[in-house]
Amino acid sequence: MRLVLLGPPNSGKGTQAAQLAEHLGIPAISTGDMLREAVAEGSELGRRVDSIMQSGRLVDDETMAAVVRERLAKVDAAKGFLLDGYPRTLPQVETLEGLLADADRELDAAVQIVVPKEILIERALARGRKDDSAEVMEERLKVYGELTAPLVGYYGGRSLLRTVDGDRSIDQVFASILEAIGR
Ligand code: B4P
Repeated sequence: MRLVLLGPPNSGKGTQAAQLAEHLGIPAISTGDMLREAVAEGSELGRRVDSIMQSGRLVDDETMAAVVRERLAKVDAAKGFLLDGYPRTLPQVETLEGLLADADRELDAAVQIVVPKEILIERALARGRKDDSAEVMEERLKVYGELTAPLVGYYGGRSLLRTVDGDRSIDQVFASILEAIGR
């Protein structure tokens, strides 16, 4: 299975990705986690993206293309994958389409997790990661609305979109996603 998880910051993509990956036996590929690891390691990539992530903006599409190309080329992704947090812009959609076409593969579904804005902000304040302050969350939500929300229309137009209500317990959201993808 090849899946994409779509949703605003703090909608629970990472939370669901971990459970889904285990259930489906495919790797969860979180670009947010990969970038945070690079920051923690102090690598060249990490030094470049640290302040961008802390400001709530997106890392540039070219950098992300390199990160995802390298990750999808790993052997564990051959049997399928779950992308958590990629693509986040229309150019990133194009990159992913290109990578899939090169491997003669297609996406099975794009799962959108919907959560009201006030709940997203509540979750951010409760979690308290560096980029979870009220101010940075405003910026992340603005960026989501401008750059990522258009992907919903794109995947909807290709009949790949499955939408689930993310404002419920983690187990309920998980069950809805499995139902939405027919598992
Ligand atoms: P991400 O790491 O993708 O972060 P996120 O969108 O905030 O998190 P997610 O939706 O996964 O929420 P989570 O499960 O953790 O991105 C961080 C940054 O990295 C971006 O701002 C950007 O700068 C950069 N980046 C990443 N990918 C990029 C790309 N493709 N292009 C450019 N830049 C990129 O859950 C959040 C909280 O809610 C947790 O505390 C969790 O316990 C709680 N929660 C989850 N489900 C819940 C539920 N059902 N009920 C109650 N609480 C719940």
